[in-house]
Amino acid sequence: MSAPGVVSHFDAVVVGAGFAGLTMLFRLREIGLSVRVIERGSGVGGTWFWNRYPGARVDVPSMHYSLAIDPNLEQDWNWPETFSAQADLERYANHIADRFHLRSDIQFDTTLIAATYDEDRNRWWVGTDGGDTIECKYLISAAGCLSATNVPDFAGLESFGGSWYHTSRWPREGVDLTGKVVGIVGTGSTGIQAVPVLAEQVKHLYVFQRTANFSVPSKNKKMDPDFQRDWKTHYDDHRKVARLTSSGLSWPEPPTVSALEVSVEERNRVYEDAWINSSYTPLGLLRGFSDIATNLEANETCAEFVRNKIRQIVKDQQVAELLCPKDHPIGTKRICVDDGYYETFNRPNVTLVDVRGDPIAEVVPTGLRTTATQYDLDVLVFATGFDAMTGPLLAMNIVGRDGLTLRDKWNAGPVTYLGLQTVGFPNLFMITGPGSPSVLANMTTCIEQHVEWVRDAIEHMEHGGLVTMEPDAEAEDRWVHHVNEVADFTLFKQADSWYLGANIPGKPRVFMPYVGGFGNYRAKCDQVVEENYAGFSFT
Ligand code: N01
Repeated sequence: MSAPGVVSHFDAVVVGAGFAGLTMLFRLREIGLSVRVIERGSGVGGTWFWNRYPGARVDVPSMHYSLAIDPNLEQDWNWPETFSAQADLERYANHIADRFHLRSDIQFDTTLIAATYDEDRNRWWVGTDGGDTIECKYLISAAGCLSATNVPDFAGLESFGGSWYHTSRWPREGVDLTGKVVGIVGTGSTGIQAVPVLAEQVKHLYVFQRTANFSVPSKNKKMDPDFQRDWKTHYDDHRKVARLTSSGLSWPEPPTVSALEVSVEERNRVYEDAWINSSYTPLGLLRGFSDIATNLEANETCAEFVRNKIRQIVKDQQVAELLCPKDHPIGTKRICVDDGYYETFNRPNVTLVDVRGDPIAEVVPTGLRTTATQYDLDVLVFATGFDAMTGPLLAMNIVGRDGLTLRDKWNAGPVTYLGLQTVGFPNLFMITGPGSPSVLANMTTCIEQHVEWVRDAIEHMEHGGLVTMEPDAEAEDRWVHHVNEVADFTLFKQADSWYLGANIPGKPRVFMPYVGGFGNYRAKCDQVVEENYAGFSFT
């Protein structure tokens, strides 16, 4: 590693050493590039390095949530549980880094703070918070979709006399909450995972809920060794299927029958089956029929099924009603996956506080005050999410051709071609960028497809003696139009979700991921290559 202030030169700089960054490094080494990975954390794992809050766990079954980079890796690695916990996912990332000797190319504890394109030299200049400057031909963001932490701007936070934590910056050494009165703000996927675990540790837990969310039980359990062995025998087949499906999972596509075409009994039988068997994948509930994502009436049948489950589980019916989501169609916010979330509200040491009806006014030295009540707290936990998808990219202060900043270009929302590149920023690639399926499909499948596509594009350039690659404005416009058109066909825009940037005050309301299905998207990317990189220009 170079000393601070020294200029170093690499073919490629990759930002982030999570699953995407590790895979990108692995693949770029295959084609002989010199690579420097810049990682803000002190270890590998990305999402699974940072999100170590109690209860953190993936919502995709473990056997699907693994990388295909090496056939021996997938045979050697054993997942202890059907839905892997953060510690096992971090261990997996570390194993990959060690097994393939990746650490020597990763610069830890370093944040990329600026990246400027030098048109005279056709190179990127990358600046870090350590004072390093790196010159590279290719700049690849593997910074993740959910890595820019959102801490709400609560008045008085600095006056709080207790401790406060954001779930995605949970201390590595853990937090002893025994005997403490704890408040948690936020009931998205993170809050819903953390609440049952926190409730077991603390003296009293106040759950500050602004919007109720739909959640299904994960039914997480110990991995059945026979199941794992069988899956490994057919790993290739599973991966072939996953590369073609809309979900990026090795899983059958939804049936073509509408939820409104069958009897109430049949409909509820399908939902009940998905609820009980959610250990296969919790998303099953949304895929029992063809039109849950597109028809409000069909969607409502599924939503009401979950609400009735909540009413059955939660004993206090006033609390149950507060926990029943009524402001958005099911699935239009990321459906949550839990281990005993609703049951937790039957505990005597847990109180649900409706901060929609009685909003948070301020943090005070002794706790948190809503307009009507003051809650005395020892610890405050913010499970308040992320500046999703664009946040990590904009934080890099990227300046492209003609001094154009990415922030200015995306002023009204992100515009990309295929979520891979954006006009005006030659040789800048995004892994799972806005405009690609990313968060709407299995992340590992999405990451690998992007990484391999980018590796092939770079190899194409290196073999052809090409200097720059950039989308055509027309191709970009067409893709942005298509991304919107497909989203308009669904119910997704009816929810104030982070998919739309609605969770960040002032963020443009634009639907960011591509909802047309991973399989279709992959076919489109392959077609572009077959047509000699149609829609891209090279110099
Ligand atoms: O964040 P979120 P998350 N006052 O934005 C509330 C992935 N993930 O970290 O809905 C009061 O969904 C906010 O309320 P509202 C997964 O893709 C995966 O939970 O804006 N409340 C909401 O309740 C997920 O979707 C896994 O009204 C405020 C919550 O904070 C994504 O990460 C696990 C507030 C934020 O929910 C993000 O999930 C965890 C305020 N000022 C996460 N500001 C798995 O794999 C925000 N909130 C299982």
